[in-house]
Amino acid sequence: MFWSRCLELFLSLPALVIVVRAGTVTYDWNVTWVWAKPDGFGRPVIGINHKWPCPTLEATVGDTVIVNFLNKLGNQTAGLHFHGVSQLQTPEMDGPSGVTQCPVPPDASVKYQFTADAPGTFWYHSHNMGQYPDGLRGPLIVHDPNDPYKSSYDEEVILSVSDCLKAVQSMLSPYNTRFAPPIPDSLIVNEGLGSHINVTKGKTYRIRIINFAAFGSAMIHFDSHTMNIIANDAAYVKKTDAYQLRIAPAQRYDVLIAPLDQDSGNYPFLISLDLNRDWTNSSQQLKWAHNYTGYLVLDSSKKLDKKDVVNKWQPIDESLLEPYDGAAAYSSYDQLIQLDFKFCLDQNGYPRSCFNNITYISQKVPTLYSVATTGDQNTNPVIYGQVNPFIVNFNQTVQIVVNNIDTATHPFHLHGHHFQLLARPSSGVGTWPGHEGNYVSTPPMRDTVTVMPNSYAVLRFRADNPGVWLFHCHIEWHVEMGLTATIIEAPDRLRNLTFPDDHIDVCKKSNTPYQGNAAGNTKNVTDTSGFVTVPPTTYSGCVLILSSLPTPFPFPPRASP
Ligand SMILES: *[C@@H]1O[C@H](CO)[C@@H](O)[C@H](O)[C@H]1NC(C)=O
Ligand SMILES: *[C@@H]1O[C@H](CO)[C@@H](O)[C@H](O)[C@H]1NC(C)=O
Ligand SMILES: *[C@@H]1O[C@H](CO)[C@@H](O)[C@H](O)[C@H]1NC(C)=O
Ligand SMILES: *[C@@H]1O[C@H](CO)[C@@H](O)[C@H](O)[C@H]1NC(C)=O
Ligand SMILES: *[C@@H]1O[C@H](CO)[C@@H](O)[C@H](O)[C@H]1NC(C)=O
Ligand SMILES: *[C@@H]1O[C@H](CO)[C@@H](O)[C@H](O)[C@H]1NC(C)=O
Ligand SMILES: *[C@@H]1O[C@H](CO)[C@@H](O)[C@H](O)[C@H]1NC(C)=O
Ligand SMILES: *[C@@H]1O[C@H](CO)[C@@H](O)[C@H](O)[C@H]1NC(C)=O
Ligand SMILES: *[C@@H]1O[C@H](CO)[C@@H](O)[C@H](O)[C@H]1NC(C)=O
Ligand SMILES: [Cu+2]
Repeated sequence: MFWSRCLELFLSLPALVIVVRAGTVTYDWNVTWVWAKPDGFGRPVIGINHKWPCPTLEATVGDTVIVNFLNKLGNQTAGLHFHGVSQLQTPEMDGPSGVTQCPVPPDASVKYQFTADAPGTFWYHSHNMGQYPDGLRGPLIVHDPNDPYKSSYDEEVILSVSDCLKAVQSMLSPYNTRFAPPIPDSLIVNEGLGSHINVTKGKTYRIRIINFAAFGSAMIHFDSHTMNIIANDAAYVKKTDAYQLRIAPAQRYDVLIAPLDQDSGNYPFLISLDLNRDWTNSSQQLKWAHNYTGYLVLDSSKKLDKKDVVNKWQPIDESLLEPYDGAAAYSSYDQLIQLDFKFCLDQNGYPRSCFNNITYISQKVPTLYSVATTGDQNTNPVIYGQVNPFIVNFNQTVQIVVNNIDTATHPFHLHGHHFQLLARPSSGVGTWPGHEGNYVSTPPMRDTVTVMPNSYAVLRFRADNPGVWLFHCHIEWHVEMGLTATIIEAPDRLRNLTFPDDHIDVCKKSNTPYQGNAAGNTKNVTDTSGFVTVPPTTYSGCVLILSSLPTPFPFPPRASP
């Protein structure tokens, strides 16, 4: 059967990797519209080489990865970001439009080339407009010959979760005074191919769980089985048992599962879509409207009829995982970046997301291009416009404090680094007290953290990667609403940075300036005339757009600011 053949391909065969020469993997990817039915409802999605789901990008640690990316969409710009990849020494390959490159117009191409310098479970996705919810996303697996858990498992499978939704424009409306996000219509697993995992008694499986969602988190539980977590966000952790796991948009967990051999039944597992409400708060009486049941299939001749029932979702606390190598927390920091997140309104009454009362507005010149072309002035945040720029010096230890002054959870992601997660207290504790607390001594390293409602997180990283790295909520609608800050790391070391010709050509083709300050002023870079100061009021991602808010409205109301 067609779907099960696809499923088999998706789950067990290595994707087609063209090995050009030892140490280089090359992918020729034409980005195209494809008709698909991710949740049974047919729609155009963005695929690769006329296929959707998008393929798995695979490499081995140390490999050079080349993606020859050609935009064949015809009617939209495109781009690709490699989520979690450090891009050390290749900051121009990170991929977000308006940040490290110009959007790639139809019929234009760019070559992405970078080193897969760390092993683990990553993913790639468009970082251009709100485009990845339309389908342009896939797993990125970097295999590790020195995997410390190698002897602990026999086979590996990918389990991706996502949501699917059809109403985005409604969010950017002055009538949306409650900052209502578009609510997903469905939960999709392995891009709609389903996920019955064929297993054999006596074997152990490494399941690479990835959340591709635009909005929803996922709660996961395997009937009668414990998940042994071995990695979070492509960083090994000390093996930790979990009965339930919560995975926020953009996060990854690698877990080991050894199917029980007590009887010959097939074991169900349950995934519930979490709309980022406070699951720890029992007075909220949450309903779980979108469930998915998959199976560990030990015997395919037996029925798949058991249901996995969870009485209460109580997932493991992600802040309590420990790094595999036991690395200690940085003992202090050189620079503090405090980001108070709240919903806010812009000058025209449109709902936005703000850090420190300022919403991110994409500028004309990609920020990294401004860094590379403004000489000594590139350490002056004024030249970058309203991108919430923060300049950090080379090798400083940076502490980011995010205060989540909202009633929902939000997953915050940092490009270019794994950060140490020093603290991520429970909901309702309020904002960071303004002084250091008792942080964990061996914090987990990751690239995306769930920050609890009315609470905060404390993160640290070493600024050893010159470049321009976004820090943003990974709920795609909140990115569209401006929930982004820009870390401009060691700009003094990027004054001679050059860009490949094809990247510059992409700017030329779309008449996008690529030199000077945010507005492309090159003579006087502190001249802010031409900066973009009004955020866009239309939204161009997600192909099916409705004009009204979803009803019923299943989200706790927010007060207007
Ligand atoms: C699982 O096994 C069944 C029966 O052998 C087969 O039809 C199906 O394609 C397999 N599925 C996967 C995902 O390998
Ligand atoms: C991509 O499109 C170009 C131009 O249409 C074509 O020459 C090339 O063969 C395509 N590549 C793949 C991998 O389909
Ligand atoms: C682009 O084309 C796709 C596929 O035909 C269509 O669904 C989509 O609405 C178009 N988008 C724009 C912005 O025109
Ligand atoms: C989804 O699963 C949860 C946990 O078992 C359960 O509470 C909820 O009722 C289920 N929802 C539906 C629509 O079946
Ligand atoms: C944001 O605005 C509020 C209300 O006007 C004010 O109290 C607060 O100090 C501002 N915060 C920052 C970081 O500017
Ligand atoms: C960065 O700072 C650390 C700690 O101060 C120091 O040990 C290291 O040598 C520095 N690295 C470089 C490249 O300057
Ligand atoms: C739990 O939810 C209730 C009802 O929404 C709210 O009043 C209360 O403040 C919440 N508790 C915490 C600790 O956030
Ligand atoms: C940039 O290049 C010039 C000329 O080669 C050199 O003198 C200078 O040190 C370089 N600057 C940086 C920051 O690498
Ligand atoms: C550059 O522009 C700024 C802001 O408009 C202005 O204050 C400054 O005088 C200008 N500098 C020069 C050299 O023209
Ligand atoms: Cu958010």
